[in-house]
Amino acid sequence: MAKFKERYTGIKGAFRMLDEDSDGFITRAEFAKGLKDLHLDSSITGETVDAVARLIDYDQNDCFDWPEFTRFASAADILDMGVMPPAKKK
Ligand SMILES: [Ca+2]
Ligand SMILES: [Ca+2]
Repeated sequence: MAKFKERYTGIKGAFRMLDEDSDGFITRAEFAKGLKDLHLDSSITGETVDAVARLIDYDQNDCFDWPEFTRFASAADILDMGVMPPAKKK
């Protein structure tokens, strides 16, 4: 359980970091900016960001909510995500 909690805390931390205005949703713009802040933008193209965003954004509404984000963060293999439903909202 400790390991799960550690991982969960890490995911929550990442979500908070990316959700700049703390409204509980990570918009595409916030996501792109977060990647830029991590200096990942030079190694991945805008196209890749879009592809990843589409994978995370299960309902395609251009922002990621917490269930969508945990689904992404807890996927063992990113290729599994196409068939993996997002976590239920509490
Ligand atoms: Ca936000
Ligand atoms: Ca969404």
